[in-house]
Amino acid sequence: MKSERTLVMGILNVTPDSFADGGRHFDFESAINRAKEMISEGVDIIDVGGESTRPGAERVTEEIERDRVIPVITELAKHGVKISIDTMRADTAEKAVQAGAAIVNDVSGGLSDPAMFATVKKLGVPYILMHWRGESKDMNSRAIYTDVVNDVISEINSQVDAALDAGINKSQIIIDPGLGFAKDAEHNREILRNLKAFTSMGYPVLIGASRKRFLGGDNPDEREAATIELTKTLVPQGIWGVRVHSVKPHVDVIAGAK
Ligand code: PMM
Repeated sequence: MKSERTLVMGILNVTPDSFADGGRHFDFESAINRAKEMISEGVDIIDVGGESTRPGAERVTEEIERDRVIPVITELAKHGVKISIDTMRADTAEKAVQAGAAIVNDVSGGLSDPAMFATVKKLGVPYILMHWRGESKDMNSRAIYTDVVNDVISEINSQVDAALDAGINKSQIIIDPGLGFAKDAEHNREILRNLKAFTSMGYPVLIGASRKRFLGGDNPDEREAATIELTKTLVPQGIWGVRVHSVKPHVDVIAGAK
């Protein structure tokens, strides 16, 4: 999925407990209202998720996940906006694409569900393959690296190879270093200082830093300014997309950088 400029992926967590916006858009009505707001602000992609991945989060059942996301995707598809489904489950991904989603965003990079790669091959849609080392409930204990940049790149490469072996097309793949997933603040900063190593891998790169703890401040809302400052530095580095909570400031930064 090529693009001339950095794309803005707006986060729509239809969950009661995501760390930055938990509960705010949990019911159908408010999810749709928030999505409409994002569309009016110029969002490129709306990322719909029904399972929180904040540190410490427990899994929800597939049924709960689907009941949260499918009605929202079905409704949003009528508005013609591009939708990604944020899920680690192949079945949810498939049902979401049938309901109108155009991109699969898998934070587990194919590691959680053995059926994911075959499903993405069948669906033929773009696939966001994020670096992941295991479920959120205990991921912080896996934040151990010899060299975080090289280790993350080699782990992404091995999942990319597995995806290609499963028949996914190179042009479908978007990679994401997975900031905050089994990474401490310094790991995240080290990755952000070395983005060239990721952008030179030959795949579009998505960055999800929005309001994450390493940006500082106790309240996620206070991290908004730091998120916008970060986007300013990402745009000239040829980052394919930023996954963010607030849309308008990022649309403005990107337009200004053209
Ligand atoms: N972060 C979260 C959820 N999904 N997907 C991708 N591709 N990259 C990310 O960094 C990412 C993600 C967790 O953040 P949230 O709770 O604010 O959605």
